[in-house]
Amino acid sequence: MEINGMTLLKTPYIEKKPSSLRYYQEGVPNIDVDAWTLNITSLTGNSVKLDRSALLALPQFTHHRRMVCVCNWSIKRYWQGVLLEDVLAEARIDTQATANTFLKQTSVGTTDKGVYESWIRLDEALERSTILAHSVDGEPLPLEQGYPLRLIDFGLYGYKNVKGLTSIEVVDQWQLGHWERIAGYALDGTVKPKRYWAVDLKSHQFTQNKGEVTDW
Ligand SMILES: Nc1nc2c(c(=O)[nH]1)N[C@H]1C(S)=C(S)[C@@H](COP(=O)(O)O)O[C@H]1N2
Ligand SMILES: [Mo]
Repeated sequence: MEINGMTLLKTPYIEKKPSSLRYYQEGVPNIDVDAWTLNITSLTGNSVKLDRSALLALPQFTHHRRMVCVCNWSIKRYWQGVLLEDVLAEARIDTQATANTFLKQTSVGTTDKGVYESWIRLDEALERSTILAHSVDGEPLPLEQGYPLRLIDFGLYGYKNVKGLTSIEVVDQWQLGHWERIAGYALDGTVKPKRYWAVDLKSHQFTQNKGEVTDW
């Protein structure tokens, strides 16, 4: 399949990827995509809702980038979606962020376990071309992988990036997200230089630099 001039291949060894269900702490939500919207709130509290068709009307990008989990595995896939910057601009939100501007992400959640939340630095997320992905490897995201939308800042570990997203909010304070609260994971969540298992390469790889892994 060809998208945006890029030939999409199925991620190699995808069947060896750790189960996504283990990475959906609040339980996989039941989503009616026709009723679903992304709620976007500015620092001053103004809210705009975008539905799926409004998101699909924005410029679409396919990024072949590597996601890394703090549990030492990673996977490089073809993520398709829209830029965080374009989504904020569409909601008429100022994209001039500082070191004290954060983005709170909230999942749809489930009635028994609640929501999964994460706070990331907005300035760095924008610099790193953070995306809101609706598809992977040319197919809509499976429910357990974040349908209908997930945010991915590839410079950060998976736990900072919320699947089954329902709201993003510009805020002026960090708060502890799910894993920071229960397991003491770092608040900023930057990918660390070390050895990771690359599912798609079926090998261990070492990365020398912190942040997004771009060398393998
Ligand atoms: N809503 C929600 N998003 C989440 C999580 C979660 O439990 N709930 N887990 C995070 C973690 S720890 C990782 S590694 C990735 C896993 O993404 P995957 O299911 O595509 O492997 O999702 C992240 N986003
Ligand atoms: Mo993770």
